Amino acid sequence: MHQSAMKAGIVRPCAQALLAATLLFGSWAWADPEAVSIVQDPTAVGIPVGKREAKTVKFNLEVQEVLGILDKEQSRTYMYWTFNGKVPGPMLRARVGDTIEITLRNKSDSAMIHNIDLHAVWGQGGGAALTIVAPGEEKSFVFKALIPGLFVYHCATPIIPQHISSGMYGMILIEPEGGLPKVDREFYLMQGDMYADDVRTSLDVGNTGTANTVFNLDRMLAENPSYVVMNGSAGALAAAPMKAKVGETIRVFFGVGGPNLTSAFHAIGAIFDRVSNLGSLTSPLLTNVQTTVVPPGGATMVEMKLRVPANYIFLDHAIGRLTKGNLAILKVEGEAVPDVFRPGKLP
Ligand SMILES: [Cu+2]
Repeated sequence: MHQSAMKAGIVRPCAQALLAATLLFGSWAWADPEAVSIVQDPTAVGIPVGKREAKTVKFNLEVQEVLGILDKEQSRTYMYWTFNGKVPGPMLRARVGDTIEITLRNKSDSAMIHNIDLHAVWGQGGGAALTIVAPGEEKSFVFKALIPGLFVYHCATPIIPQHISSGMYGMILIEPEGGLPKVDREFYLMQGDMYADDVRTSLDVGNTGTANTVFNLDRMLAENPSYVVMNGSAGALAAAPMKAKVGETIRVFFGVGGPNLTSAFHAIGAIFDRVSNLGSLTSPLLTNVQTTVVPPGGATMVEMKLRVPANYIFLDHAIGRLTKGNLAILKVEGEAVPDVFRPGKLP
């Protein structure tokens, strides 16, 4: 995101010094060695429910505040607030009719209070009021999954957009009776907008003394993110692409944590065969869609058969955001299919 980020005007003088040092000493020379990857594995999609009866299901989530890699190329780090150490948090999977117990624990070394609001819940705050946990605390609540769908969950502790932007979102899939149709591979992607600026003084908002970027409230209020990420980190899923093979049918669970930006979700070089619009699993499917709209706190489920080998790029087609780190690559290998796509001219 290097040059693109510079063009976007988000590299400040201290970052340029950092960049110079990176060039001299190799990438990562200035990175805090404590910083970890917070990128959620895009193949971590949970276990499909299949044809089982409704039952009781328990999910345990732990809030972890971790110094994470925001932009590896730029050696930028950020103090993420996460569910289970990754962004997005774990994909939770159950079926309609299940009785679900959610337990939220806040690690004792956390600095902040947190909670969880799941959009799959019918009830006050989606569980937020029942799960307010100070550092070291643990709370639970129970809900019945009345409605199937692909739902976002997030922290709802003030300042809510700061908690969301800092990584506190994920998805819960409530499958219909009988489960979803079988596909060859499933992937889990979420987009978020981040308002991280380089630390200038020790008094910067939220500066813990370790991360080299901090949340900027004015930037968030102006809805002008410095980064738009897939699975938490700029360009991470381009550096480590998802993989599939020609002929396979894939399903992508895509959600937007936000807090602010609506995504024009698109796959470069492909067309979605089926779209579960807005994450609804009970409405007629849209078919043959180029770009689909996913609002903050919303989701979609897209399926497609992979016709030809290519590096397909999933992104927000508000394409200025590509320069802010917003892309994920699906590397599809297999024999060329010249009848569908080939170089050159017709005879
Ligand atoms: Cu929180």
